[in-house]
Amino acid sequence: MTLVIRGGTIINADASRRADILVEDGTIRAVGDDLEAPAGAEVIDAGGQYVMPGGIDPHTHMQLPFMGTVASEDFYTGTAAGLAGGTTMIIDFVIPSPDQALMEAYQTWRGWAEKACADYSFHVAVTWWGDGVADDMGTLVREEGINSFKHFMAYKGAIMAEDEVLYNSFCRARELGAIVTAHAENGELVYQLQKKLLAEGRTGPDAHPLSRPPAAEGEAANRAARLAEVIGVPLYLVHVSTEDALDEIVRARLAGQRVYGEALAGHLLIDDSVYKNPDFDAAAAHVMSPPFRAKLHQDALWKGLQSGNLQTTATDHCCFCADQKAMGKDDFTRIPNGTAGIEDRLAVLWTHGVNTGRLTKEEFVAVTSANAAKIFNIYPRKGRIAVGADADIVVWDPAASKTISAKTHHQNVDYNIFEGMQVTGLASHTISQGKLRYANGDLRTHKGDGRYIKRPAFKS
Ligand code: URQ
Ligand code: ZN
Ligand code: ZN
Repeated sequence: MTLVIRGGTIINADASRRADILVEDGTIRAVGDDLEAPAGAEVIDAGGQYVMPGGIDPHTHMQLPFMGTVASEDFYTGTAAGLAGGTTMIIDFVIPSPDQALMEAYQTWRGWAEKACADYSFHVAVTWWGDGVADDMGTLVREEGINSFKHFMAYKGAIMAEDEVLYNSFCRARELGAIVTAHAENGELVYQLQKKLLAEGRTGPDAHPLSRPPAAEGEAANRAARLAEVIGVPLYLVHVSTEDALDEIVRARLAGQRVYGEALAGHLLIDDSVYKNPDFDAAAAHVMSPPFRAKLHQDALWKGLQSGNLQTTATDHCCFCADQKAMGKDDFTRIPNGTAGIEDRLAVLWTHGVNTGRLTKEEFVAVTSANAAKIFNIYPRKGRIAVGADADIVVWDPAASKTISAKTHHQNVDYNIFEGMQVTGLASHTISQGKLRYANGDLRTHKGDGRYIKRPAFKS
């Protein structure tokens, strides 16, 4: 398959230029002025548009079994929705049950992901410690191309990793040249606050944020950073939602520690007033952890991106439909945690980031694609428009606009946290592995087209 993308302005994280792109057999073969289109090549007119590396979403949970149900988006529908919004790769999560062999869980997730229609990779969660975990981590790094291990410091009684697990896993990751990532909330504190609120008769979704105050995130962010500092392993904090956690990242980075932070599109744009909605479905649809926060935290997160103290954006795409959220009708701690976003991340960040002047176009590419590729060691194969890179490309129409709605989105969920938001700046074409997969509203995906992308360990 040969493609020529003509007349666009290429935006990379470090520079931009007007140039054409020649794509052959899934790879960018040439970047230059007035490129010849080989016979039979498909030509995409990108005049007046930007040509950027396809989005990389480093945080998704397709078809995750969680809290007694399974996320409604699977690897096919989720990667298809991503392509419709300009995202061409996801990094999802293998989450072993406590005492489950990591390799066994990894094989299960690999099987589920075979239906993906865009490229994917995995972080592997270390949810327990004991015989075989260290060996499996070694096998995953050396043979399976896993270079990041996740730790849930929340979700006591389920997948929460206590400090002993964190210590052992962080040490093993350092030995292997891997990076550790963490969901930083103090799970014990959350558990105790949940019990207290229920005892007080606070059973509705409005109690959810009260059980997860910013201090619970700030404490865990500090603890993860301090453990990583003493052990000497790089750390990536997922879904940083508060100024408290951001302050911990800034402190560590100023001390020269290798700590990265991720902001979710939702946490940048949605505040905690959503939990005050008297309609259970509307409030429960926004129950995720960490919760949506007061506006001051959104302002801090934007400044984190602008200052380079937060490096990536993601969605934590983990959807549950209204009938699933209703499992927590009488007890907010039973509402499956998670919201969607993979289709809308780029458009909402362009609208509220670039169009407002908060981010340059180059910074937009950095935080939606290039930085994740660098941090997880697949740059410049991914995250860059350059000769030799994978042809994962989004042609971006800065003048196109739409109103986001669950009625029209491709995501397999009956709610959209950005419902009604007017966005300006949309993907007009998405190319994945050198093939045109989305063109002006027409999605041309095929189950199984996605490839598992290995990510090498970092040279120790
Ligand atoms: O914590 C996560 O990242 C997973 C379980 C998705 N759910 C959520 O509420 N963030
Ligand atoms: Zn999480
Ligand atoms: Zn998550």
